Amino acid sequence: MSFETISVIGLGYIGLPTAAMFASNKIKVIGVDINQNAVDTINRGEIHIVEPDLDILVKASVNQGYLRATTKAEAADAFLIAVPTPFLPKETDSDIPKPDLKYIESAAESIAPILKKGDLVILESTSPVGATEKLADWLSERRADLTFPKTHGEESDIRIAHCPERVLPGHVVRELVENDRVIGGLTQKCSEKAIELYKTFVKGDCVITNSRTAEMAKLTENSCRDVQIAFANELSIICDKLDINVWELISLANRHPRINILQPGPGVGGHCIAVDPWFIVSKTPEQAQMIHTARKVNDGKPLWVIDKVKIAISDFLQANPDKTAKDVSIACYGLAFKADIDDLRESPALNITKAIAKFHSGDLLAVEPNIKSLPSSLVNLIDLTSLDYAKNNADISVVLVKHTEFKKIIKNELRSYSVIDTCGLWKEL
Ligand code: SAJ
Repeated sequence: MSFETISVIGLGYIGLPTAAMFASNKIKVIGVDINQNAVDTINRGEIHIVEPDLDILVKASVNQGYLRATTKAEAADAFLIAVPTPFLPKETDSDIPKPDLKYIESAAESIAPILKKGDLVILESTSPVGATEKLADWLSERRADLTFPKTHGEESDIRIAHCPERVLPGHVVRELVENDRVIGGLTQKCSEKAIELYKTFVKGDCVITNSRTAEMAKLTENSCRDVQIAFANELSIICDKLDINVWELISLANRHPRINILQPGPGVGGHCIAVDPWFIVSKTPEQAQMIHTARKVNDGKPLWVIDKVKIAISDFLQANPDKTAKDVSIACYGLAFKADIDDLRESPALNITKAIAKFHSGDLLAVEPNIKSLPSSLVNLIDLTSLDYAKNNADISVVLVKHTEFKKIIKNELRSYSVIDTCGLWKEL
């Protein structure tokens, strides 16, 4: 085995499960993260993120001595970089967010001094086209004593590849093993070495391409989903105008053998689908017309939902002239960015709830069965409440996430004057 020690840089939603996967296959793994709290948690055999079955893997790997976390990179035979690729702060009022590669650059900075001949460096982070070549440049600028693929091709000392992660939050442990992998080496030998590494645990096919195509493949997958969801979201707005039930419409259209429309919702959230298309749009703004429009449609959907809530409040007040807005109680069902997870980051449901909190003077009840308490930034803004309390007390119910717990509610059980069902819980909108 040419990989005795593997280092994973970035121990988040992708890095930690990947590190645990190698470690549970009895390879020594050094996990590196700038977050001391994450490092300490992992070294206790615990996890700082929520992902089914990951706790068992990490606990066993740490207890058996195969996984160790640290804040400073150490020598290894392979380095996997799984750090965030956020947006740069906007400089102008241009509406196109641009990717910020600073975390990839600092990963390069941290591993450059300890690289040795024969090492493999893999970029797993979702990245704009050209990022892997940039990473290679950052490494070679810092290590003139080593050779790199750009100048030495197949003879290079260091092998570099882009192998994007493609796992679905909530199913990461299974998908890491089962999914096919796109392997974008800077040379054929880089790809072969990366495959040798992944074959430690990947049962899916490892398909070779170049780094730019691998980068674009990942962006394409998430942009494709974004465009398809935008189509569903646009349909929901059109159907609302035409008094047609969009859920019935989609299920009828989907009976066609070649049609498979996705589901409308309150908007698109998470750290991938709503982000990655911008990496394409910012690189090729003239060409990426449809991808750009889809982003705008999906980003506009929460605003449409907020307008619906305002209309519902004014309808309620018209029907109850003795009441004022202060007397109106609104319940938001779901805060997470999608069904059956606890992740509130980049969540349209949460953003809609926060926006309602800003303009609404009456009670705002939030039901989120997947979390025990609200993040501190929200405690004074929103009341986290039980499903039963919301069912019995809200005048207006806004369904924002199709959590399993909510599917059990029968619409007639609600005491609400009106219901805004953004995700088809009751197949009405
Ligand atoms: N959504 C809809 N309607 C749908 C499907 C999803 O409104 O019909 C919304 C969800 O509610 C959520 C958002 O889209 O707000 C994204 O959810 P998702 O389940 O589509 O995707 P993610 O962000 O959890 O994970 C995606 C996956 N990519 C694809 O399915 C192409 C996953 O495989 C990637 O690894 C992940 O992005 C990533 O890390 O890039």
